[in-house]
Amino acid sequence: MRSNRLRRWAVLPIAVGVAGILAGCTQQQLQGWLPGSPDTTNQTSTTIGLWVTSWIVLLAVGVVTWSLIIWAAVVYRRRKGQTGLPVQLRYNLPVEIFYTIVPLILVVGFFAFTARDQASIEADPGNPDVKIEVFGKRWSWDFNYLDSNVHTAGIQAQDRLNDDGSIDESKLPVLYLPVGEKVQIDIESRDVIHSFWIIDFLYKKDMIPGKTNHWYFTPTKEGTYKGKCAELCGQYHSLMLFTVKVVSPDEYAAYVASLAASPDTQGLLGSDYNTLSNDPGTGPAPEPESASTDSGE
Ligand SMILES: [Cu+2]
Repeated sequence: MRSNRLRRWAVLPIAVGVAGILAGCTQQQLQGWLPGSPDTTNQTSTTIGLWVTSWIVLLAVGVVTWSLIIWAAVVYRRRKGQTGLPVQLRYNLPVEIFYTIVPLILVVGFFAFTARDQASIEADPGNPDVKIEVFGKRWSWDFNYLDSNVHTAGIQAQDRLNDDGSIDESKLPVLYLPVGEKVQIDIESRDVIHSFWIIDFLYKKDMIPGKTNHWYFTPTKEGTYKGKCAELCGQYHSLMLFTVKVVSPDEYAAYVASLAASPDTQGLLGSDYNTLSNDPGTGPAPEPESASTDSGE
């Protein structure tokens, strides 16, 4: 009875405190300093929610733990005239059950919420409006716009070209996406493992030679975003950069039409441009020209 009344009175200051803290927060703080914003794609709010909720729970655990440590250190500190070890306690069953069950609940909880959000982000909604194939290659990107049978072939970022030593961003490969339309991206590699990462979209996925990965999403905010390779892939990994432009469907159509009008960008750059000849599914490696080559390894 008494504890019920106590709980009721405890709720009010906590609610007021949380509301006050949230009211004073910037958007950047509210999303736990993640880049982008909740409305960048149809998936970013899910990712931000998982991130922020996890931090709130973990900080609460941290505050309780740190408080208990400090409390114990202060209350049970060695006082004047005390000698020897303090009374040693062990086998406190309630405490041991508590510190076994609570972390277990936390781990199961984090797992369940992560699995739920991951399943919703990875789900294939079907019937994409736009299908794009991305090839990672050392050290750039090829984009195939599959519905329109056009492509762009990227070149590695040109660094130290500007006077201040920075990268010339105007030369980066650009991926166009129409806002508000369902996009399917097929993710592939021409050589080694890369990772396709659009930073503000809060998503990245490995590009594995011989395997096609997928990403299904809807970009929901027009703008220019930065993309990069997120898997160390060799000497110029850090120059494996690209730009994403999320534009209106009309602008997107105009862009794709401009690619179709140029002989340089017509057709697709398929897996026949891969630099590995022994990918799974591509058949045996070509026979050596000379019959006298060593058979040894
Ligand atoms: Cu790479």
